[in-house]
Amino acid sequence: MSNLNYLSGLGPIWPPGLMPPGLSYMPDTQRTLVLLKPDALQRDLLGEIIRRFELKGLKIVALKFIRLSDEMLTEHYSHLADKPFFASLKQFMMQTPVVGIVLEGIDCVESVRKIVGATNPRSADAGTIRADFSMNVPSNLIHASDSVENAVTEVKRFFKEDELFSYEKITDRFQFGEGI
Ligand code: DAT
Ligand code: MG
Repeated sequence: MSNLNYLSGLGPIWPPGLMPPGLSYMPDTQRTLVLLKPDALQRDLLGEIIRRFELKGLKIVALKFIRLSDEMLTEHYSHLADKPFFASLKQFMMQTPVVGIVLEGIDCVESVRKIVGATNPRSADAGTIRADFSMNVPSNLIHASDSVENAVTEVKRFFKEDELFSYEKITDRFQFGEGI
């Protein structure tokens, strides 16, 4: 079970002794942060987007409504602080609560970015969430962490340790394990 160290900083995943028999996790299992933006809520797309992650086999380890503040958004979008659209982006993100989700899976950060698609929905690959359901920025439906390092920071930004859940599913051995 020493191969569980990859999630150090995010708390223990399996309480001692509760690891399913025969299950051996791949060392590159990760967690990532997703925010479903106000346009996803307004357009009744929350379920459709969550369903895509479920079908992929990513495990939802946290999920809640978040009322974003100007301060939280200034930190979250600090890489865009000098952009002319910074203020309107923050206003947009405060129009309704957002849905915060933490997903877990092998190479999860990159997988989720692929499923989400490019920032500009008109350039995003067909089949991605942004390409299939949106047309413009900032209303491109969803935020997803863009690197393993940022994912760790962003999960901590929006979720407390006791809001992250570890639980066993019978499908873990197929979706997380090295084989049957
Ligand atoms: P991403 O969300 O793909 O990680 P980002 O971090 O560069 O992209 O930008 C964050 C969000 O800011 C993006 O999802 C939508 C908004 N945004 C980006 N470029 C924009 C632009 N030119 N005009 C308006 N909003 C923009
Ligand atoms: Mg980004």
